[in-house]
Amino acid sequence: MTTKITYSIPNISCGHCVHTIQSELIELAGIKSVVADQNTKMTTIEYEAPANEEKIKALLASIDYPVAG
Ligand SMILES: [Cu+2]
Repeated sequence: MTTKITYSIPNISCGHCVHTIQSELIELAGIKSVVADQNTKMTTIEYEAPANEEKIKALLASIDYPVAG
């Protein structure tokens, strides 16, 4: 089962941020796709087990792109 989720990540400010988020997240087991947008600061992720929201949010926080809220 694939889950699709969209997060607001306020620290996204340029194409480098987009690249960093996409390249780091795709390395996490279970991540199927990552699309980050520097204009909306939204990132849409498709994932399945063993990935989960807790792991995704922890990874994003560890690279200084914490999820809003
Ligand atoms: Cu940037």
